[in-house]
Amino acid sequence: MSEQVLPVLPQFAAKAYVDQAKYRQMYQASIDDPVAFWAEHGKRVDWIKPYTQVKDVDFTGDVHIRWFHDGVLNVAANCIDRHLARRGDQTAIIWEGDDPAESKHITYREMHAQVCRLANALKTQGVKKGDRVTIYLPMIPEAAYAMLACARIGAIHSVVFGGFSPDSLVNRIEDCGSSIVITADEGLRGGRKVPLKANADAALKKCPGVKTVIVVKRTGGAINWVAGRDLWYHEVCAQAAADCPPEPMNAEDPLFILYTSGSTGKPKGVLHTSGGYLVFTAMTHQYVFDYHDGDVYWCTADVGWVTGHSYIVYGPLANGATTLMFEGIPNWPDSSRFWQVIDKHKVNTFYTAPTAIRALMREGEAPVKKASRASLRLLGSVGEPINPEAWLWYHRVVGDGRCPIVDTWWQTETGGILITPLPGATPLKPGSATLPFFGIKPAVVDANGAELQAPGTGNLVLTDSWPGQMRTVYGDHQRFIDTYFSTYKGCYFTGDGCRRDEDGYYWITGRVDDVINVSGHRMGTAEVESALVAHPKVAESAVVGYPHDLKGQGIYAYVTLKAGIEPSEELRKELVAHVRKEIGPIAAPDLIQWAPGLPKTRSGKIMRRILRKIAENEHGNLGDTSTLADPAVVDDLVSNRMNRS
Ligand code: 6R9
Repeated sequence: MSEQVLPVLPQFAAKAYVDQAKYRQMYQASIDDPVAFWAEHGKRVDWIKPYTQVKDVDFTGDVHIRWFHDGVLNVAANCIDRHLARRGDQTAIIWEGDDPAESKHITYREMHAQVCRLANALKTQGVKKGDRVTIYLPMIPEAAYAMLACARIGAIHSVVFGGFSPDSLVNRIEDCGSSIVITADEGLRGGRKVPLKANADAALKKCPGVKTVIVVKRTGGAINWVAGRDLWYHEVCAQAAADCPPEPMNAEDPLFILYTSGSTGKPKGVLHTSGGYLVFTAMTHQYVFDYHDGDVYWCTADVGWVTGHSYIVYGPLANGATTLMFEGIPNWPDSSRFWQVIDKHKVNTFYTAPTAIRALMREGEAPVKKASRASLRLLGSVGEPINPEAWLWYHRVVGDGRCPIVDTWWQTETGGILITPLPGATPLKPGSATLPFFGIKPAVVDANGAELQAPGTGNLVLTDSWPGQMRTVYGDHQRFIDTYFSTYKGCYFTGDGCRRDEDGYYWITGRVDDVINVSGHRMGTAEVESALVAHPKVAESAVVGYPHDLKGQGIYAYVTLKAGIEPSEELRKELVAHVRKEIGPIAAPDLIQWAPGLPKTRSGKIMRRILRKIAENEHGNLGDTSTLADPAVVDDLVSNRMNRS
């Protein structure tokens, strides 16, 4: 672990909103009197009816979380309309296509017309306040328009990542009961086509409740068309009026549902509401990225993940920023692409994931040096722990040693960034997410729930609420309570382990539950297991994570075949293809080990701790194995282990 400390750059601090003294003062104020603090900062968004109530939270019992709950606002109006007078002609979105020859600038005024037309078109299709709209789109401006059109009319969007399979789409459509889907003919990534409409068609065979599909023409490729159900996006928008009054929404009316993997069962529908979420994402975007008027800001996430929601769309647009949206991938047409895009659009702030940094680091410095990157001022990291080696490379090579790095720790559930440096205020330690944002009260607890007072390692909890926190699991409040508030009474449990050092800095060590983080994407081991056992030749399976040089964690699957089935290379490929089809390419196992048996306790519980050790190639240190029903099983697994690195 690196203990190097990089001081705040004086020239950065001079221009920043927050320096070290101000951070301390504002943080203390936010903890001493959260109601006064948020009463003030809630004013950063425009309210149709101002709130008089600020915070109403109980982390015990039935758990309820409300912020600004008698206020009325509209999120889309905050992201668009309120900027029109001053920045109607300013670029809201810079869109950079997969093909380097394709890009466009969309002004706030143009975005207003686009969003209004789609909002009216949705209304014509019968979409009303509170209805759920599923969005299954590639990284094109229409994805942002669709989210904002929903927000404008009070519909709840559920964006499904374009890399998910038809079956994953079915689960998400059914869970929230949406009757309308917005998709595209095809997506385009790295020169390859992604058959979104065909996937949607396959999914919708199992979703009789979906009556309308709106299709964006992205590539013009041939697609199947269901008359009476399918409509072209450009046609419905052309027929709709370019003005649509924003619906007044209560602060606690839902804004969106976003599905994320947990340690058990199917993905959970994380529900975020309107007022608190917008205040929190706007405020974190401004302070963490030290966003100033005129800056060009680029977050490379996909809008299918929470990072895309909060830091491509809502936070930046609420601040009247210029946000770059990139359709492509880091290594197409070559591995200089990110840096070329930075030069082309004069990007000042660049926010990406450690997995991308590690992959580009492998290509060496030459592709980076092909671009000047002279516009860069600040770098960011999100999605998984960043190893100090990658951090230092990012800082030295990409940022030429002159750009601070904000390593931002947060989750789908938290809505926005919770633990992070502020670039003008926080001395950096490579590999540490550093200190809490305003209003955030982290604590490190031991296995018994006792809070560590001194430096040490344990599980990360949050002892109080913040406005961007999720409010419930859609349709299953009990699951919300059980998942987040029952492990440590009165606290929100993050599922992450961490160390806090002598300076109070947080070092996130990764998930402590059965969630693995593959290239910054969350995957429940249970989901991969159920996909594997759905294969006719598989009897049983257990899935764990293991350290992977590029992906952070890889997926290691132990598979027990049904009696009479012989293992083969061919079957291995078949199982990988099967999981890709069932869930999506991001869930494909990296390693499959044939397991004649799995290590179980006498009561039949799989001992995952042992499986993790074997997958990590740490089999010399298996811990207590005395409760194993059949110790011979472990010997076999160790001698046939797949990871010997
Ligand atoms: C925003 C996002 C959340 C999980 C989280 C943690 C890991 C995210 C991190 C990080 C270390 C960081 N994580 N950022 N770990 N340092 N800067 O990624 O949301 O997809 O819900 O994942 O990702 O394990 O619990 P989500």
